[in-house]
Amino acid sequence: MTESTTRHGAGPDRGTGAVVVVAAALLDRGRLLAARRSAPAELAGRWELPGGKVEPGERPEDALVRELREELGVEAETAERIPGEWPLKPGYVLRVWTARLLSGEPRPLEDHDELRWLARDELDTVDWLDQDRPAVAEAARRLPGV
Ligand code: 523
Repeated sequence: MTESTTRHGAGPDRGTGAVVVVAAALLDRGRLLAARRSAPAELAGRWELPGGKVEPGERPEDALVRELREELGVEAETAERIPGEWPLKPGYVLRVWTARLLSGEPRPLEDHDELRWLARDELDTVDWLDQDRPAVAEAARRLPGV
């Protein structure tokens, strides 16, 4: 463990040293928000749950609220952690929360070039990043049924 993780306790996860990437299953009016990445080249065009890296000293839930504000221009609140943790590139792990919109309509301000609100029976109409699929499946269970 580095000195900085000892002092701040966030950024790299205390237990594993991995950088935590947080993402939101943003649920509104019975639909889930999907965001199409515009970068980097190897991920561009694939769809994800919006989010980003937790900064040193930041609570994961606060990081997620910040990322949704920066990337989508909305105010949101986290609701429930979706159980589990999914490996990304080496040294990075993904954790996901459901979230609710408090104000604003999401716009692709940063990192995305398209957004779509998907109902439960539309979730497989976009090409999700592989690592996001388990959390998307879990979030689907919170949407009105088919
Ligand atoms: N993922 C990922 N799924 C997912 C997110 C939000 C991120 O697989 N739902 C991956 C993509 C990147 C890494 O996590 O490899 C970091 O995500 P990124 O680039 O969205 O994080 P930022 O916005 O914090 O990154 P910077 O633009 O570099 O600050």
